[in-house]
Amino acid sequence: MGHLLDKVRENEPLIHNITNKVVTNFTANGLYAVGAAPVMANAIEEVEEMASIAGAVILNIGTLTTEQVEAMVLAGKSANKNGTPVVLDPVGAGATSMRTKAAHRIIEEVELSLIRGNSGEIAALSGVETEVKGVDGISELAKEELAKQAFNQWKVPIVITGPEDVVWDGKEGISIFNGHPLLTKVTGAGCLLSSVIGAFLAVEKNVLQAAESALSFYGVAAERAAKKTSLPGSFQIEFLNSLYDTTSEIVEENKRVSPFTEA
Ligand code: ATP
Ligand code: TZP
Ligand code: MG
Ligand code: MG
Repeated sequence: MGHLLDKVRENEPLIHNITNKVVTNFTANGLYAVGAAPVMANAIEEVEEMASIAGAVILNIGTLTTEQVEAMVLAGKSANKNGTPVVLDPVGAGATSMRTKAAHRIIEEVELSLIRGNSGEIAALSGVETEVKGVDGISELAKEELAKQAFNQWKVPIVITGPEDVVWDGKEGISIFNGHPLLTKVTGAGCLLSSVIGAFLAVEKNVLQAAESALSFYGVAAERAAKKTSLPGSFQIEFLNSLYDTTSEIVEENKRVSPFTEA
């Protein structure tokens, strides 16, 4: 089997994003750079139709409105009818009760392929004591343990990101150690990542494989971009360039991943 990055670039899957106002443009440009085809569609009147032709649907609650929650549920259910993967990015869950409630409703009403958040967001969704500062979360529990706890509660594969990333599918887990601190200085680094994971899920139904490939690719691309600049503004541009010119061979040479299990 070829590398999933090559499969994304060959297939150019349509990725339907219902996302926040802060990161919309960056997410679209990032998906183009990776080789996918982004579309942003939010209206209640059209989301079911758009989701029905997409390769993956991304639900991101970063700048939520009441109407947007309805649209997300409709889009998610439409994707479910076609077996299309759906990713939830619970931005700022735990920071306000509206966000936590919306995330819970989506998890309950939509069959999700994966939830991707920072430690604070995943802890808040799972009822683990935590502190959330705006959209940036802090949680003390080890990511591996937190991912397992969240999976056990929701029965949905979990990705938790930060300096180290983890993915847990209920049976197997992988830690990914690539990435760069400059990613924390660019808004939307997490949101774009959720959409990129969606692009990989569009070409690979095995969630563990798709997430591992997307996360290692993304982290290696960031490391290469950081070799070109140490400034956040330039890094944003260099990162987009790197998402475009990082090859599957470069990812394989530079990825740092390690599996973990139930014990
Ligand atoms: P937060 O709001 O906590 O920043 P987020 O939604 O932006 O969360 P991150 O956890 O920042 O998501 O993850 C986005 C990307 O940034 C991931 O690829 C992750 O590996 C990377 N990343 C985050 N922090 C660091 C860090 N300190 N060092 C290296 N990579 C990092
Ligand atoms: N405020 C609401 S959504 C958003 C901010 C700053 C973007 C969050 O993006 P990310 O990818 O979680 O850093
Ligand atoms: Mg971040
Ligand atoms: Mg985020």
